[in-house]
Formats: sequence, structure tokens, C-alpha cells
Amino acid sequence: MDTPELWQFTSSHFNEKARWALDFKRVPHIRHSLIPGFHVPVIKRMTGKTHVPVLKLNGAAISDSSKIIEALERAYPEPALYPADPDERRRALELQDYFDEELGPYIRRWIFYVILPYPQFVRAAFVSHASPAAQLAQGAMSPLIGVIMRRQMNINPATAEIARNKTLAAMDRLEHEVRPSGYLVSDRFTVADLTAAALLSPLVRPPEFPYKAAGPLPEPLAKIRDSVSTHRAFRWTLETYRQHRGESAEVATQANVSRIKTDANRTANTGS
Ligand SMILES: N[C@@H](CCC(=O)N[C@@H](CS)C(=O)NCC(=O)O)C(=O)O
Repeated sequence: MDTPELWQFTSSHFNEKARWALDFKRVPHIRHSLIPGFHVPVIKRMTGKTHVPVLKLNGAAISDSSKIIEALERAYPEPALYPADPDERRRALELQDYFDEELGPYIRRWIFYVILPYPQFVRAAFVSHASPAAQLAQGAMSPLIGVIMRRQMNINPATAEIARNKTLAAMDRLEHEVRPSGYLVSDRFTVADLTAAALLSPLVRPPEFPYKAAGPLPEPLAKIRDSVSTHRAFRWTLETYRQHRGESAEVATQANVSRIKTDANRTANTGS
């Protein structure tokens, strides 16, 4: 079996879902971190679409984080992310769908609305793993990229307000769905917990998220984060990351070995 390969954006919550599943199952894999915008021809060639994550597994290119997890569950059943009991499995998959549809796109729109006026922060989040030449090219295009992203993701004050409300509603639903066990389904970590925590990570910013922000958060984002920091869903996300995010199963290639070392040092230096 070839080593699975993940094409991803580093600071992306849907990509974090796929990465976390690979790491949780201890599947050694290669990561290709792409720059938003520059990813289009690469991914289109592989899938005919443009979105990441994409996982190459046993010769097939699989796009969509939930389909990736489904394929991983088949290829690497243990440790399981799907509950064995059919009713619990149905509930876990329903919750995954709910957070994929009702939280993922909205939290992204809200956070981008807040951070797009800080292009240096956005660049550091998405591009710091690229080659110097690619970073330079991205830097030159960054004003244009802000305009394109606003248009593509339909980001404006009115849609951002809706996105904020949808995010808070999903956090409230999470609070009500968490069982006395601390998990969303039964008494163990499942795909439902992984999905909810990964998709809340851009707001909660757990220290175990594998790619560190290069500098301090832009002030408006720090304020929003503070304002929700006592919400049960926020604290649950921190705790879920702390207990279950675990170690990376990424394998080093010639191209990414120095980056993996830098990440490890950064993690050690921040003590997280
Ligand atoms: N439902 C998809 C959503 C993936 C998605 O929205 N990916 C975004 C990054 S978070 C993306 O690739 N955007 C760029 C594009 O679509 O070209 C999944 O779960 O994987």
C-alpha cells in the first residue's frame, strides 16, 4: 500500500478534520500544504473540483473531509471513529453532517470577515509553510486575494452577522448535545466530537492545533474569542483537543523535513 498523501491548507478547519482523523488512526501520511489561490490547478487536475482537503488513498483521490474519514474508517478500522452500535453510528454521522453544514461554512465566513483587514496575519496563517518564492508571489497578490475571497465566500457585513449567529447557535446546540460522559455520542470519542472540535478551532484556537499562528491575534478576533471563552462549547473544544488531538503521523519527505522540524521547535518553544 502506498503512503497516503493529503493535499491541504494548513489553517483550515475542514482540512484539520481530515488531518486529525489520519493522526488519530496513526496512519503515516505525506502532507502537501498548498497556498489558497495557487491550489486551483493542482486540485482540479486531481478531482475536477477545487476544494481541499484531498486524500490520495490506494490510487483514489478523495475530496471532502467526511468522505475522507469514511474511507479511512474502511481502510484503517482501528481505532474507530464510527461507533459500532447502529443507532449511535447514525447519531454520530448526523451530528457530523450538522456541524459540516451548519457550522463549518459560517464560522469560516465570520472569522474571515474579521481577519481579512489584517493581510499579514492571513498570509502568515496560510503561507508560512510555502517556499520563499511562493510567499513572495502570494504577498504581491494579497490585496487582490482579499477582494476575490470576499466575493467567492460572499463576505460582507450582513452575511457576517448571519454567520456569527449561526456559529453561536451551533455552539449552543453542542452544549445541549454533550452527554454526561463529556462526549457527543455514548461514552467515547467519535467522528462527531472530532468534527465539532475541528470546526470550532478557528475561534477557540486550541494550543494543540498543529500549525501555530506566527504572531498575536488581530485585536477584533482576540476580543471575539474572549467574549465566547466561558461558553461550554468553547471549554469543551479546548478539553477535547487536549485529550484527543495527539501526535502528528505525518512522515517527512525531502520537501517538508525542515518545516516539520520548525513546527516541532515552535511547539516546544510555546510550551503547547
Ligand atoms: N465540505 C468540504 C468543504 C471543503 C472546503 O470548503 N474547503 C475549503 C477550505 S476550508 C477550500 O478548499 N476552499 C477553496 C476552494 O474551494 O477552491 C469538506 O468537508 O471537505
